[in-house]
Amino acid sequence: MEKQNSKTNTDTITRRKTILSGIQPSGKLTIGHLSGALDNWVKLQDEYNCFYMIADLHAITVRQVPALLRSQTLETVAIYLACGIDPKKSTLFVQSHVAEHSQLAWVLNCFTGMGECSKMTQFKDKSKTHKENINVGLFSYPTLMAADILLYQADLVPVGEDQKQHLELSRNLAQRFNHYYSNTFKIPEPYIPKIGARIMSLQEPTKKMSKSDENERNIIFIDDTREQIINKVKRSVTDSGSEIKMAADKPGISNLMTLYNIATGKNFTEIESEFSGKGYGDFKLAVGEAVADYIQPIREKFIEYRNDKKMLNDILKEGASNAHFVASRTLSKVYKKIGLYSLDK
Ligand code: AQP
Repeated sequence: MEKQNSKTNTDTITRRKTILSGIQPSGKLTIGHLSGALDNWVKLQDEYNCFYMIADLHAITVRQVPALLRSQTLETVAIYLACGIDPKKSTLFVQSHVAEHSQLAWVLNCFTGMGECSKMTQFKDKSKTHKENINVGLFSYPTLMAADILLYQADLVPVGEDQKQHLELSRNLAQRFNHYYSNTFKIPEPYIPKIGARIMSLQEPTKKMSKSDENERNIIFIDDTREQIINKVKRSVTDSGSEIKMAADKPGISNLMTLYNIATGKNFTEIESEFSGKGYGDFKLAVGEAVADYIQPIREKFIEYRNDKKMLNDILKEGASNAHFVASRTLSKVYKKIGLYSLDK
């Protein structure tokens, strides 16, 4: 058996519940990733045994520029660290560095019905937006996600609305496998974060802010400068009327209020009274400045970490080794149960 290092000692594995989550390095991360994922991940580190991956194998279901994918992978690690992910507390790794993800995904593919994957909303949506490349990987994305989760015997998986269907499939596959053979996988539960707003596009506030959006004016990137942030917020789409309030028919203003809430911690009632009687212009300037202040320390750390390739590589090596230690135990159980011949025995 391989040497187990300090991070994944038996104590940690057995006593704490395990959480797995990841972000695809399919672009530069946005303030949406901060609010919807990373802020929560940081809080979870003290209570859970956390595995945070950079989901590069998922990213290639959509065509990526190789050099960009490589640099974005390293940038994503630097952002995880800049936001407060601590490699001493959590296992931080790149998905493709742990071969067991692809290996278990193949096994799970053989336990998944075509109908189960074809009904996935994300597959249907991405098939429409990437008509030129509707590949098998896009189709079987949920089985790779199931492998990610089941390899680490995750108790909990933080999921947004768009991933609930995929998690349900992971649960079904785990139950199916356990039923055919014997208890092998823990059945993962969804973890619904207490906080974590969904940030919408600045120009089209009815759709999610996405890192791969071609229009950069829709996005506040974590490495945007103060000037860029203030300008993007200034030019964001607002709604008819002049009131600053949270309302379904005011998606633009509601989105800016959410950003202001994230940046300042003020609640919506406080924000409404702060800007009562003021115009959109004043409000947008205040939002832009507050968001810039909020992002600045993260951006500074990001730039520092991004330039320290050796440190990033060292963290990723250790993360891959920790992740492999856990993942390989699950995979060998699976291989044994399904009857793959092992040279060790
Ligand atoms: N705008 C957002 N608001 C709140 N949370 C968000 N997340 C992403 N965008 C927002 C959260 O980030 C995690 C996973 O991100 P991902 O990059 O792996 O996948 P995604 O949700 O598909 O993000 P993008 O930016 O839209 O990626 P592309 O453009 O490549 O498809 C999840 O926890 C998600 O909720």
